[in-house]
Amino acid sequence: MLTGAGISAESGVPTFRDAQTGLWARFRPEDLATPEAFQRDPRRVWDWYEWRRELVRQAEPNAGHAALVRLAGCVPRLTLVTQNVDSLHQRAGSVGVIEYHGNILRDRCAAEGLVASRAPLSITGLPECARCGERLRPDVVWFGEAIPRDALLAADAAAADCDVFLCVGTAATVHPAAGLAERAHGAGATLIELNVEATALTSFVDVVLRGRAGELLPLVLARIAG
Ligand code: BV8
Repeated sequence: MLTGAGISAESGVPTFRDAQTGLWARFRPEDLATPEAFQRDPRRVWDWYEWRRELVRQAEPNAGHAALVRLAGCVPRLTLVTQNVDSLHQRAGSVGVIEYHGNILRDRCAAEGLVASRAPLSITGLPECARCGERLRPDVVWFGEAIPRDALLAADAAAADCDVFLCVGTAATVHPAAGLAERAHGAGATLIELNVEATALTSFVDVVLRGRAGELLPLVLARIAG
């Protein structure tokens, strides 16, 4: 299964398209979540991520996240691939979560390419690597960057070998994540989409569950688990 920003919306984390509120209304995510934007104006990119990080830190998993934890106990195998970078699936209790786009709460050394902690003091005023002193960046996948290889291969293998592929709260506009549904469909899986509105996938899914994840997923579990 694949989740997107919509499953975290009821936890108070703005969806990626809605993240542009207030201070950030004048920016498009695609203009901030890129290596070029970070190269051009690292402080603006860091300000945007610190603002989102604070929203994520204050958020709690919702009934939709909790329902997916229960779902894992009701089926022979469940692979949860998330485009979200907020750790809410893990905080709800999901295990083996494939973080397709990384995690906003981790820093990565821009020089070493490894997860890093921050040097206590920074010469530039921006976060620096405690190991090598080079600039840190959020440990997320930006537009134009490759999906981490392990995540890419594990998600593709799961999509190619499943009976049911459930898409929850994603507009299915970001690739290659959105392609996972097509991959599953091509392999003969039954496609189910849960979303408050139609998406790029709706025309070829087998089942549409129209509504909010925090409301519908517990109902689905009640039907499955009794
Ligand atoms: C790459 C981390 C190549 C950062 C993110 C075709 C093939 C391959 C690539 C491309 C392609 N076409 C275009 C591309 C390039 C690009 C792309 O997809 N662009 C888009 C804009 C067209 N893709 C890339 O650049 C990817 N990399 O292709 O690399 C490569 C290969 C080798 C070597 C070098 C390079 C990387 C993409 C990753 C970008 N990073 N996140 C960060 O978060 O800051 S993506 C970001 O967008 C988030 O992860 C977020 O999840 C995602 C947006 O998607 P959604 O999750 O769907 O969120 P959205 O807000 O759009 O929609 C929310 C949905 O929820 C809505 O449908 C709404 O109705 C619904 N909803 C709302 N409330 C609820 C709800 N549903 C249920 N219940 C509710 N309560």
